Amino acid sequence: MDHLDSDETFSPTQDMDWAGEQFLPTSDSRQLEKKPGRRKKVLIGLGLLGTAAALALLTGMLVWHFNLRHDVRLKRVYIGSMGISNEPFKAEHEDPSSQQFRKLADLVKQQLKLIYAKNSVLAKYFRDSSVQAFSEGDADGGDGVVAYYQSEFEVPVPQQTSLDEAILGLREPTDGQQGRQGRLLLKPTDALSVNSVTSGALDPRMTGRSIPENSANIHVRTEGRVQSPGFPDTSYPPNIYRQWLFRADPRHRVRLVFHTLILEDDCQQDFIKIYDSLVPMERRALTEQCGYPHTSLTFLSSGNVMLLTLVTSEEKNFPGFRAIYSQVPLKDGECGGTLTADRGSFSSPFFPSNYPPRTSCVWNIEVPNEKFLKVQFMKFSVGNQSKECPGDYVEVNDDRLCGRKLKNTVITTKSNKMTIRFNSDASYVDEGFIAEYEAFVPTDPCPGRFRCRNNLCINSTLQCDGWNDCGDNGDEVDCECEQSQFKCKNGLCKPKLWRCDRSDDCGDNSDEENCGKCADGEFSCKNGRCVSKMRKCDGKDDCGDGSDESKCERSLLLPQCSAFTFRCTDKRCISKMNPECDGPLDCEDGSDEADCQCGMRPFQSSRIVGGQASQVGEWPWQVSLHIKGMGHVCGASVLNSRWLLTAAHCVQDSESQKYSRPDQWQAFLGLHVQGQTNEWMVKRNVRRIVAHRDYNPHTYDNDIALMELDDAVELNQYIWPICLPSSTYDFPAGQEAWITGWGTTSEGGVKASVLQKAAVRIINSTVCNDLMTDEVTDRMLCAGVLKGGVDACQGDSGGPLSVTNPSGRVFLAGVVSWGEGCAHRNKAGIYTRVTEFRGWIKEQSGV
Ligand code: 4AZ
Repeated sequence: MDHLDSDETFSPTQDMDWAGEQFLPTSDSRQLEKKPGRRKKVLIGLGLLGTAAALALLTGMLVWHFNLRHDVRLKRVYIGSMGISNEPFKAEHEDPSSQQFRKLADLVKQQLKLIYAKNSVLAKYFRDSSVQAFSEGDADGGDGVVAYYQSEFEVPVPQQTSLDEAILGLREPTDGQQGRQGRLLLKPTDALSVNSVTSGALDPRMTGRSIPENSANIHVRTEGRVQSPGFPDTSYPPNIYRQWLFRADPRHRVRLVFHTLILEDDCQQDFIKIYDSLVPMERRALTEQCGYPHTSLTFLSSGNVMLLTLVTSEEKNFPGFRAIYSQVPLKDGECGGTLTADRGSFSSPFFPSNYPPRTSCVWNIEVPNEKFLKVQFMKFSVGNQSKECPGDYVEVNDDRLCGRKLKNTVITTKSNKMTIRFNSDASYVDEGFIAEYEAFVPTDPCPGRFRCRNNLCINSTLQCDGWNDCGDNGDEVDCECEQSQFKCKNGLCKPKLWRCDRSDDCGDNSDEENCGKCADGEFSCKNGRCVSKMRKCDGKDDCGDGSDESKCERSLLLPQCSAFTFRCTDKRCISKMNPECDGPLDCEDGSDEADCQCGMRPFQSSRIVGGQASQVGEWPWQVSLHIKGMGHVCGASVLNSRWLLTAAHCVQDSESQKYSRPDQWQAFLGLHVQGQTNEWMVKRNVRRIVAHRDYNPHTYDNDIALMELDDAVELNQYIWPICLPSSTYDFPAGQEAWITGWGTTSEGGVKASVLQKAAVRIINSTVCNDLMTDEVTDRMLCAGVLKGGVDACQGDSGGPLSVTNPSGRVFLAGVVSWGEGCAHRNKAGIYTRVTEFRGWIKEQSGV
């Protein structure tokens, strides 16, 4: 979509002339102070009147100055491209200092002057043009040149609109593919044969900046990479405007894939912008990105050029970007087609990459006469939500769809034919869509399956199972609850196991009400006693075990410590829940905020089943432990520059492999993709392994081990320690936690190459023991997604289960230990409970 089409930028060419302005004299304030009463009021009144008059005069003059003074001229800058068919492209045309560049640039400037001369408005206000770049023509046949230019006009304020209209009138007739082939704007006697001209506004944030001197000209014939200045060793510099100009072969697209993109969150300050052109023309902008985007970061051009720009403001500490460029041949019939099978799928071109601009596809689905058709969009991100969908859209039987709210939408037709069209306009691309279609017999739309109210068909066993599988809860209403289920107040049935796990499974929180044994208004102490809730966190031990004086919001210094309270270094205890590294100083000796460099992603703007790829540097404490000659075997977490924490079961000898020997291991820190080295990755040998001496290989009790590296690593934004929780740190059930690793992405499947991440929730230990047949000891912590589908798996062992505290610091709650298979419904992942081993870690490693 052309966001900025109408707001071309401008800046006054004349300084505003204030010399003639008269400022009214103000009243004497000292006099006012001395003479109170009526006279004072009169003087105040006069003063106010004077100020009002001055303001009115000033406003009037400003209005006159800007609107009525016809001699005030504004500078307006337009940028554009011109297709030239009668000039061959030469390598020298890429070098602005070459003679060939200057020669052709002069011709283009003359040509522009001629074009402007044909329009009275343009002719009158035109000042000058400059040529910024040339690229090889991309029209069929592949010859010719495209020139990228900038033209300046000086226009009286009232004529601005007519100038904008005249510039827009230079466009190709439809601004689409049709306009690309030969429309001769000029007489045959003109020097150049021009087949297209496109002009538009410059991004206002770039107008104030001069054209970058050190633009990079890149040939995309072979794959290569580009990165922000200083990457990855230092943050990008402040106040820069950089450009990378990509040129592919004729009849090819440029593809740019960002592997890392971490900029400041505020796009007004720092951003990258990508254009489907070699000049930053708003009408050809494909995307603008800042912060730490989580959408697809693969972009494709419509033709054989692309421009990447980076704009930064003040000094800050963000790593920047690295991207890989390549070229993709333009193919006829790249998308669309005829589909005749009873079911199938189709997607926007290059899905899940962003679709290219200026693309149209048509799919015709035709199934046997007696059948109807339905289409379900599994993913849908196409343009901005609007009623008319004027830019990018999908059309299903003439109904236009756009926006990002259509995921899982099902569209049915009472016919055996369906036509789906996809269209992207010249600017702002998106991730696109993927859809599945199915033919059905009208009398039985969901054979053998349950039909949701929204026409989705789901497996009948999913009906009344406590999970909202239809998406509109249609499969979970009007259900008879089974014995193993309880009825929520809103009528839904949920597994009894989910009661009192601190997560609102019903949707009305009724599964979390009346959870203690104590009466309403009472607090259940850890020792089973009930005390009035009023007595909780009052500084007095009313339970007798101190449990009513822990997990408090306030930080009271307690007369005595208990097993549930945080102990400061001076051995005094405080009542606040999880006070360590949370910001405020709670201990009198400040020890709760000492050693708090851990758990931060230093550039903050701040195997896994069912997970997703993480971003580079997102989990800087994650380590990959390799057995030499065997590759990745286990995960681990960085505790400091020398020590790692992993699982004891990773370092137990097997018949064929001496896993307990340090010389068998290699630790990879700062790794993102297995087998792919990068500058910030560090490989270390292991000096010492300390497995917990009470590790039980049958029960996995005490599944924890330390590894000492043979040489300290330098900590940086890719290698950083995670915070260790004190022994009294509380990770409540229901809290979100993250698992990360390169383990298998399905049970018995293959290991991931890109570091995966997945969100799970801490599960109450009693609930967990019910699920896991009483195999969970006090030294274990359960986490997972009981619906199934998300879990740690083989190869994730030893890696972190991490939890972010309210101030944004990441703590190590658990070490991936075991489970019954991976990601089974109503099963949990079991982790070593790190709080139980805080003392042991300190004793063994000093950390
Ligand atoms: C493993 O074999 C493993 N689902 C780790 C975690 C889990 C299962 C297996 C938990 O390393």
